[in-house]
Amino acid sequence: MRFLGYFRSSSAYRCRIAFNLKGLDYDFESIHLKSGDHKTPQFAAVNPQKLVPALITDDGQELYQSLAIIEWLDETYGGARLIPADKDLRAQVRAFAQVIACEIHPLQNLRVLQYLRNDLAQDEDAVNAWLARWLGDGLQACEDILQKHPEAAYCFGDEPTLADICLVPQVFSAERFNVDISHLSRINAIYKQCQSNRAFAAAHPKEQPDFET
Ligand SMILES: N[C@@H](CCC(=O)N[C@@H](CS)C(=O)NCC(=O)O)C(=O)O
Repeated sequence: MRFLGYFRSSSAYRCRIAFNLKGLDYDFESIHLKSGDHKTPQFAAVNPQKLVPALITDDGQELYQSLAIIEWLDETYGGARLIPADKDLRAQVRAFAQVIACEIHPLQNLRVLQYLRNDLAQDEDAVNAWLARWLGDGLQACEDILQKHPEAAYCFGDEPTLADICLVPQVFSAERFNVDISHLSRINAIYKQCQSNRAFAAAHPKEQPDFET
């Protein structure tokens, strides 16, 4: 498998955690977002949306959208189950993942921040207010969901799932954008639990071959 990603991309970070939890190897190709590698015709031929990550499977299929990639990995390979077998739990896990992937993450994306800065001429204070509002509100909703399961080690039980795979990169992004989430106790406890799991720790951006400060 060939995985096209970028160390700082939280969608790519999700896939890295999934690869690690399932014990899968892959060849990595860095798509440098700041240099615009994702806008090249070569990358657009793989993902016409021009967003990372993408996965080229051993039989040449071109997959994109991190949640679809993770579901495909889960359905194709054995090992840890990332999407629960139980349909009721599965709906909760998918809903939580979608809160992050569909409602929070798109508002912090590079192209959105560039549009605010360049097209709408917003200064850094305005961009930071945008991030604080949408990441703050979104993660507060995540905290309120997770507070319903206060006894669980991970988001929805004693094993990590797609929910944790989405939560950890989103917490990393909150740190990166200086959004204070120190009051979100369940999220912080789960984040700590995940960092003690080698599959999560090895997927951290600073552990990646294309990492830059
Ligand atoms: N929903 C997509 C989001 C993909 C996405 O937004 N990727 C970001 C990096 S995390 C990207 O490529 N951004 C480039 C840009 O905004 O120009 C997924 O889960 O894969």
